[in-house]
Amino acid sequence: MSEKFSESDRYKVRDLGLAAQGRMKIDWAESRMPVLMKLRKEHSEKQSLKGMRIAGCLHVTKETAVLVETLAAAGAEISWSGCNPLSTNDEVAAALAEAGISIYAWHGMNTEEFYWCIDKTLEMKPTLTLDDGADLIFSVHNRHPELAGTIIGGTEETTTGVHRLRAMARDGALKYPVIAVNDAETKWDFDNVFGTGQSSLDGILRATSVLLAGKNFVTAGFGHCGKGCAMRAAGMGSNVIVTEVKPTAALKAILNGFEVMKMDDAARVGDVFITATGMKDVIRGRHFEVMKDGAIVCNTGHYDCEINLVDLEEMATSKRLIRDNCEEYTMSDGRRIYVLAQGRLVNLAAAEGHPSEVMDMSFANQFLSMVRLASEGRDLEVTVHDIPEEQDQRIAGIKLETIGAGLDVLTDEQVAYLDDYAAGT
Ligand code: 9W1
Repeated sequence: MSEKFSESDRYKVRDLGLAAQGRMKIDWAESRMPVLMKLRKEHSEKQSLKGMRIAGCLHVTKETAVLVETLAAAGAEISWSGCNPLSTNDEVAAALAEAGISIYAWHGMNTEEFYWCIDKTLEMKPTLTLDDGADLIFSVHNRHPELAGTIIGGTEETTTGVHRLRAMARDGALKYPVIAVNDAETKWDFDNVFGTGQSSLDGILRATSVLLAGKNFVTAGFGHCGKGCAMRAAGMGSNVIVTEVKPTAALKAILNGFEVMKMDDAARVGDVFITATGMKDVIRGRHFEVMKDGAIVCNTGHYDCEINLVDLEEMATSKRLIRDNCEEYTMSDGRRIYVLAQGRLVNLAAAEGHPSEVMDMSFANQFLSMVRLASEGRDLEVTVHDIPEEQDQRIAGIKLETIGAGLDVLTDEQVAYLDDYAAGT
């Protein structure tokens, strides 16, 4: 990779020449993110974030760009970096830099560069922080504690980040209030089921182009992500088999119309396997041993340890990359097993993550949390806060409106009936 960058005091990106391509991607995302666009219109009139300096550290994608430009339209000054070196889209980063946003992000940066970028975004002395993975909050607490005093509050996008911040709050180590965006119903419930479900199937199809109809599709794990994959595969005509360790989850899978069996048995009959468990070694040597010729194996769960590729490497006599993100392992008896994206998250590596329509609601939660912090953050207790129920309902309500779905409203009599204990049941 060439080490030439486009840079100034305000930004450092791969190549400003990519801006026009990036702008088209952002325009496309805008047309799929009606909730955020509606909030942009409302809050650019109100200038709800005027005087706020927001440092953000979150995947530099076309969807994130829509969030960034909505925050800017509401009057905030922004400085941004990417939270994952591999998720940064250089075209989008260039478009944001060209639009006057302060941004430090390029694809494939190393760890040292990652922290350099974070430190550059903190030079503005933010009043609000916006995180995906809490690296910004941790950087303030661990390396720049002097900045905490002027920070009103922050938000966190992910499960892992929220978990660590709650631990910090319990230990009394947290220095400013944080809103757990992840825990909003309009975030995790849609992200995991519909975002992961569709993008995982998308990744499988891009990497293989197999016909899913009539195939045995094995989903390991029936949590939200596994359920999303199972539902989408069933919709494509697959016969879905679920493997589980948790009785209630297994029962839900059965009552949703899926077959449940042990992985030892599923391994013998499966055509396509996807792991979505959060556990390691879900598919390992004993399973590869009995798989059919042509079996396809991939993961959308925990990084890259759900499929034990060390076992497969030991058993295989040869391997070759037969298509993008599709590796063919040949076993000593001639059977071929195909591993997608080297066992990493197939929805990110072989597809494009969650669709814009899903990110619309996650990022509407980010946006409204920033507005909430700007107006009442100074009065919030220094701990990890949930998204208010009204915000969830408001975001879902706007989404429904933009979809054009009619929503019934309870009559006064019906509302009274809810609380009526005199009438009996
Ligand atoms: N987030 N805009 C890869 C995404 C990596 C990624 C990651 C998303 C979005 C899960 C956030 C190669 C987008 C992101 C495109 C892409 C995530 C990790 C989004 C899905 C989560 C660790 N986590 N996400 N779009 N990479 O889709 O911001 O294509």
